[in-house]
Amino acid sequence: MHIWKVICVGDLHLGRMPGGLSYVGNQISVDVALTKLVDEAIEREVHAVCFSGDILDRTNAYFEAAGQFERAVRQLRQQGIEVICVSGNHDWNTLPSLRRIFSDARLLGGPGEWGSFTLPRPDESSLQFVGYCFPADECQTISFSSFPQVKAKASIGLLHCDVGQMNSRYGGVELSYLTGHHLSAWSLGHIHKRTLLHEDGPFIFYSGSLQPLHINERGVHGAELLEISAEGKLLRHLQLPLATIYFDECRIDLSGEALTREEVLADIREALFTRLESLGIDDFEYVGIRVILKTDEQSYSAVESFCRDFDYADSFIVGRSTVYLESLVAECEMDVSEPGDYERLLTETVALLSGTEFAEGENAERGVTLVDQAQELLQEKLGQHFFQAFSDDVERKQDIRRVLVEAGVSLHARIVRSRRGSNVA
Ligand SMILES: [Mn+2]
Repeated sequence: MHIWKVICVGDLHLGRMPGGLSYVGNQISVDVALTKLVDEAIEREVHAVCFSGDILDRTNAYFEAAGQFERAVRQLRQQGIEVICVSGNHDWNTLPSLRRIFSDARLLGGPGEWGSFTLPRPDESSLQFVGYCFPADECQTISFSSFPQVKAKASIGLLHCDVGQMNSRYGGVELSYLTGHHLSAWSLGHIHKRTLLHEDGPFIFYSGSLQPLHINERGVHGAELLEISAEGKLLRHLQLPLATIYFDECRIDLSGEALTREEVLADIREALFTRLESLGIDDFEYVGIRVILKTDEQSYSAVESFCRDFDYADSFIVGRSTVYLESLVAECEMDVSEPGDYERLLTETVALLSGTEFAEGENAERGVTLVDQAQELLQEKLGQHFFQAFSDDVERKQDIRRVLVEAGVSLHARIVRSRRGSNVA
């Protein structure tokens, strides 16, 4: 029985470096993960490698990125492996212009249009790819008007889109629209977190970013291997952990302790060992970690200056992994468990700033206005290209909320301290 083997790749963003680790060398670049992907595809003797858009990051598309992609395509094609692509919102205009690459690789459709390519077999059990190229930087919904006829039993759809988000600016599409087209699988791009949306009927999934690009892209990243029967049934799918870096977060409780710099460092090292041991992620050469030092109002200032003065070029070796600190954050312990606490915190901060003791009347109102302004500003920022890759992730939204609260807590603690004339640090 013939089995089709295909590797599906989500967002690459070639040309972008994982954020927060600019001091680390090229060993964590997307290109390194792409090289591993090529080796894996050749070793597993797959029939095709599919890319679901945002292959090139918009910031660097014509420079390093295009050359790196071209090299990967050439290596795959030399082994007879098909390379099938669609563009995303980052490379909708740059990808189609790489004519040299697409004399050998396949770009399905054109901006805003569907296209199709069929890998034939002598016994007629062919594999058909259908895909849509993103039409612009932004696009509200995906149009299915030019959707091709699917003749093969085995078929894979490639689409850069935002499933279930009909208000999205990045190709909103209902899941039912995808399940309604009877394909074997849909390999989607845009969401950087690996997400399996539909297991039976068509297998619909985001394989996520090949190499995580931000501290919020935690966990194992890579590509998805699909095995599809000649009858078009998905026999197996498997995540290939091809990323060379693993992002994680680690919290250390330092509250109630007066520690020296050396003691804090020892605590961090100890916590990293415990954390990585519990994760069991031996496969990863590099780990990028955000360490959050929980503290209280007494030691906040000392811990905060420790974080500020920390030399990030220091890395830790933990087991077989080299651990880089993405950031070191001091978090002041305050009780903000109830929704009312956030309001109290903000109105108090406003009151303190304006030299008033009590957050009542006008000051309470100003607190609310501040929250609205912050929200507006964030929404505007999230609409900008630089942030778009992360703006759709639910976890990201929670992160923004956390960052806002942390900033508020930190500001509050500083103001309280400065008013007391304390200089703990
Ligand atoms: Mn995208």
